[in-house]
Amino acid sequence: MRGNDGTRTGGEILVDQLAIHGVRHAFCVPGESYLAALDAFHDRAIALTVCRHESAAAIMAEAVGKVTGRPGICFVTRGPGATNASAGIHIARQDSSPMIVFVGQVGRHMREREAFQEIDYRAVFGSIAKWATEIDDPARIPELVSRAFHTACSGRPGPVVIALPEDMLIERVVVPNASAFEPVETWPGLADMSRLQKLLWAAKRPIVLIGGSRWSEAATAALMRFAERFALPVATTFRRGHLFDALHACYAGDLGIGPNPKLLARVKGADLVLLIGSRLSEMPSQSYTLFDIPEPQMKLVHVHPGAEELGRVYRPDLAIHAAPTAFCSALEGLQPPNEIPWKGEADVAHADYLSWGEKATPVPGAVNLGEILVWLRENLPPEAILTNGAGNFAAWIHRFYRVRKFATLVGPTSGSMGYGFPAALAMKTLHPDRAVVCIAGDGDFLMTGQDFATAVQYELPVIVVLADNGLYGTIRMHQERNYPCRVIATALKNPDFVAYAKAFGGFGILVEKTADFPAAFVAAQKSGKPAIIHLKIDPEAITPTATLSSIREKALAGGGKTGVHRG
Ligand SMILES: Cc1ncc(C[n+]2csc(CCOP(=O)(O)OP(=O)(O)O)c2C)c(N)n1
Ligand SMILES: [Mg+2]
Repeated sequence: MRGNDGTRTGGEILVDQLAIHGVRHAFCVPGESYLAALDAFHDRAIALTVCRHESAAAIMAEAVGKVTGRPGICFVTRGPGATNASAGIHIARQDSSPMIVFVGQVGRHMREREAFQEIDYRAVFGSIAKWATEIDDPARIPELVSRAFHTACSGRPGPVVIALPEDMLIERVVVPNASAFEPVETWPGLADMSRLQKLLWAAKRPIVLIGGSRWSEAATAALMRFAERFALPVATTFRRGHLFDALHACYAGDLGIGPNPKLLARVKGADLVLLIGSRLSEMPSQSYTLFDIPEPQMKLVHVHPGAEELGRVYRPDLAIHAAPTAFCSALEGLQPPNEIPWKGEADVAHADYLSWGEKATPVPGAVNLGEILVWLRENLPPEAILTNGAGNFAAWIHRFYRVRKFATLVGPTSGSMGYGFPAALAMKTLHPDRAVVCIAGDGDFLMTGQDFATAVQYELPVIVVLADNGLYGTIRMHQERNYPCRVIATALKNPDFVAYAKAFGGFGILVEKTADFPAAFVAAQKSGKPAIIHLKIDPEAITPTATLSSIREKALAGGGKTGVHRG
């Protein structure tokens, strides 16, 4: 309870800071270690969602950070709560998403005795969080929470972990609030932009690659105008398809796992690459084979908000330390050459993109995930949000779905399984009026599937399209490629997912033929409940173009172990 004497508990001061910094949603699994902070959520305009597992709570917070550009907030208990949340913390790190995780901690007087569930947060999260700290003095909460918001959003965004000793949260002090935070913009210099103009004017075969965070709808719109004026092909990097309208005439496709070979050839043949916001990490760089390291074979302009990322792997000809938001608005000042030497190339790149994913490829079995993605792209409104986790099933999304609007494809660039379902819950929490569809694998879904209970509890009618092939398919694929016929630990005996959905109080429906999908989807929507559409996928249909047997036979013909491949 807030005191009449102007004092507040540490917990009250903390929650007041969140409200001041604009937090509207937080996700948690409760713990006795932070009761005073939980209690302070009473009468505050912050919706607190209680989850069933900290990995789901942390992923929900990460997804909010990813799409809003402001820190997603998660509260978990000490020790096991914090380690359970580490999946989401790692995703926020790799995906450059702003997030703050508040963790209970043992009382200050017990520290260093390995008290119940005590861990050293700075040591445990030091390497995956952008900043890990502990607040010892309630009077410093406004200062340190304000710093956490700035740190999570500045430069290359990332996760902050703050430990809250239990007794600190109940101590009463008088302290003023910090003022509301706003993310700090990082602008390119005039000299940067004029050097970029010169490089563009000297280019013959340029391409733009975009990714990372610190984008906005306005920034993507500004980039589309720039691409039109310069007739530039633009490709999105792994799982960042929402940064450019897939039907825009300059869109060249998705540079991720198993990309269009024509797009790959185009990037390799470019004489100038304008890389905006992305690190061009292992997946989009095709395991670091696309550009020579450290000196790329083509001219490289690298625009990134994190100074430490510029020159980290690739040495750019021009490094621009700027956030995509600021950089894209500065692009309005550039002028295209009178004669554009690459004129027509964006159209060709876009046509290559469209034809690569136009029609679903034939696959074994009665349910073709490609045809289902084609149906979804033709029937979902552009503002519908798709989420996904990791697994081979995702290949069909990137190839056949058309992402039209900013923040309508939410997936882990870190390749973390279990991401899609909690991310869908977070998106439905933010946008109750928009359709939210999670495309999941059988392995992927069950990593966070317990939070189907959360969907039912908060009446979040997301639709899970669950591609059940009875396999950890990606790993089986690599197994057959590297150790043909030596199957181990990749077969799954699955539950009846329709009964699963119903047992939680949701809607479930089985689809055993592609033609039955549209009616199943409509029924799921009409139910108004969280829903699972259980697709029975033939395990042979392992990628849009290869069967498991063909991969095995190729490996056998090639003599077995071929080295390490990642999925
Ligand atoms: C948290 C996590 N654990 C393990 C992996 C390794 N992994 C990558 S894909 C995959 C299998 C995915 O199976 P499923 O969701 O059924 O999709 P499928 O590949 O069968 O389409 C595994 C185990 C991972 N990426 N993330
Ligand atoms: Mg599977």
